[in-house]
Amino acid sequence: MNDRSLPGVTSEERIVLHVDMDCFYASCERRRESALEEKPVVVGMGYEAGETHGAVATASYEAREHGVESAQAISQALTRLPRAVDADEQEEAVGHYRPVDMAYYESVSEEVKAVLHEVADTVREVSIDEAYVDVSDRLGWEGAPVFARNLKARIHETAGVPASIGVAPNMSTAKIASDHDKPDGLVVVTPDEIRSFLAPLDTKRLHGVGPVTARELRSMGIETVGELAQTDRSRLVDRFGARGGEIYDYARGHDDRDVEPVGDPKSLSNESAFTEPTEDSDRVRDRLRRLVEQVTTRTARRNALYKTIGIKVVTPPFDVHTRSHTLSGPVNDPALVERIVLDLIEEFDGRSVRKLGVRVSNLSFVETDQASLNDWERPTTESNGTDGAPVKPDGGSATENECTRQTSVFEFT
Ligand code: TTP
Repeated sequence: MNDRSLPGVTSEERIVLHVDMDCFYASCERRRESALEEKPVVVGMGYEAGETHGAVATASYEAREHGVESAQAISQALTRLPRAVDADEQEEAVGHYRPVDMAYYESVSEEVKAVLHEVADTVREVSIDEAYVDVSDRLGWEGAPVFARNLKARIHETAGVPASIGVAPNMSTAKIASDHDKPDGLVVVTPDEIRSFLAPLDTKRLHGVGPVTARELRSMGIETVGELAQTDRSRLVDRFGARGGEIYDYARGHDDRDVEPVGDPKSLSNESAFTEPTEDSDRVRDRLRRLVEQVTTRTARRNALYKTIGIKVVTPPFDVHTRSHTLSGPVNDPALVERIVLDLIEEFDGRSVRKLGVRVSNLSFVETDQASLNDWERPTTESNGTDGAPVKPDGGSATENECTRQTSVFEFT
């Protein structure tokens, strides 16, 4: 839910993160080939012997220092940065060229996006390496820097690639902030700082201002975002039409666009960890009831029906177990979710529990009749977890387009 729907809360109070992976394809190559760490890496096509055509997809920041950049002809890149023969080559002025492997980059991207869906409800995936996250409903500005720092660390630990994050009261400023201190950047722009942050920047940095518009603005005597913000709005609308009004608003730090998730989530879940692992089955059940309430509140808010109800139980050290039950048709029935969840947990009675999760999946968002529930019996347990397999702390099993609310990932103090 967007906070702006609450009475008295304005868009200025939103907290939007823009997460942008650093030299993404090159970082993916480094993830699977650690010898490439800190070396100039170029990902592209056409550098093999006998080939002449092709372009650079991306270059690591070390390669960029040699003048190699995205979309450059590969022949030019090779002139600026000759190709290394092997990854161990020590020479600094040689580049490590790798072909584009989209399937691999997409799999890494899924891991990154899963982390985002774990920590926030509202995630808009923009491209393979970029997403907006709205966290207004779960923290205030005091908590934002710690949240963003933890998120960066968690992406790195889980997906093995570095991200830059910008935090701001709206999407356009958050995007500028994520780009402001790349690579490995973290820039937080609070509502009070937004105008002073934007003012000195080149107008090209604004969403909607490309090289042509920037040139036209220059011809009007406008070089910086601050100067744009001081211009007459009507002058900009006369010159650029509706887009003129938009860039004027962005320059003044106004952007009312909502962080709209693309597509509906495939599942909704909430998780919660105990401070210390517990064997107390009453505590476990209480916690599960609370999670059921949280999840079913969210499904009701989104008008979602679900067919599959599941639990996640993390036992020490960090073993993840999942159990689920699938109904014959989609329902919206919190009491039934609680019944199923309490039934599924029985198997873990007497065991030490570190963390719990409740998930509903197989979601549908259209109005349908609820299935008859009379035939529902004790769940035939279906396990899709990794019983016994150690996972990293908080290692989740979030999948693409899944919405997990993690109540325990970050401490906000
Ligand atoms: P970008 O997000 O534009 O940038 P980047 O990942 O190269 O690095 P940074 O944000 O740190 O500057 O692009 C995302 C990926 O898209 C990039 O890793 C490779 C691919 N890409 C191309 O294939 N061709 C291009 O011309 C560009 C710009 C990117």
